[in-house]
Amino acid sequence: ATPVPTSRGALIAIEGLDRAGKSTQCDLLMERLQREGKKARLQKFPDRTTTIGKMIDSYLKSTSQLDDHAIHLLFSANRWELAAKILADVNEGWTIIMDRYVYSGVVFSAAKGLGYEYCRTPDTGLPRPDAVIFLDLSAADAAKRGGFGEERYEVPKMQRRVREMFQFMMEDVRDEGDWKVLDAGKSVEEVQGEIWGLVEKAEEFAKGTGLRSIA
Ligand code: ADP
Ligand code: 2DT
Ligand code: MG
Repeated sequence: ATPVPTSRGALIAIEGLDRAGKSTQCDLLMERLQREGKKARLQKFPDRTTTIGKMIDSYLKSTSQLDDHAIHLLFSANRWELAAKILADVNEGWTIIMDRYVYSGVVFSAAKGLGYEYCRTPDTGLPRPDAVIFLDLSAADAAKRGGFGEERYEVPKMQRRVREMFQFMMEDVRDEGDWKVLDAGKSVEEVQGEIWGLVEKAEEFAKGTGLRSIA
């Protein structure tokens, strides 16, 4: 007998500045997807549980030092080591929500002075999300959400540069049409409602198309 084809799941990236509410929204989204009985899982980047992820974790906590290029490639390698599983799961019908992805990878390294095109190169060929949901928050609103944490990039100068690089990248990828920019200054519930609408659209889109690759 011919096997019944299962339609694939959606691959969705949640991006944005520190404290924009990415992790809060990812957790709420997972609860809702699971409540609705959907096959869904969360994939956080960096994934600090792998061997590469542990190197990234110690770099972010400043217990180790690495050349900017070396850490850039490790962040990308952390995505590549998980790419086959992401691809297989999506094709088996799982919707995967990613808390940060290649876009954070590019802007954080570019904010430190590495070339924008150089930063994009190692991620070329990775699974391309069906939708990138960018949580946009002003510096003033971010500041209201409490002080900085302890990690390496959580300092005002770096955050300003990252914000500029995200603006630049948003313009650069505008034509690709997969970035959805949301006002992350709204309430948690309002933002969640808007994200839910975008996720449903992405799942519809996913049914009719194969997963693409990052160009
Ligand atoms: P991120 O993962 O983007 O760094 P978090 O989800 O950890 O952000 O949220 C950062 C802080 O802001 C947390 O204290 C969280 O409770 C709070 N927060 C998240 N979303 C909102 C919102 N829409 N309005 C006000 N505070 C928020
Ligand atoms: P959180 O674990 O709090 O999200 O912070 N980063 C992330 C990079 O510099 N390059 C990357 O490729 C990725 C995915 C952003 C993780 C920190 O690591 C930065 C903040
Ligand atoms: Mg977070």
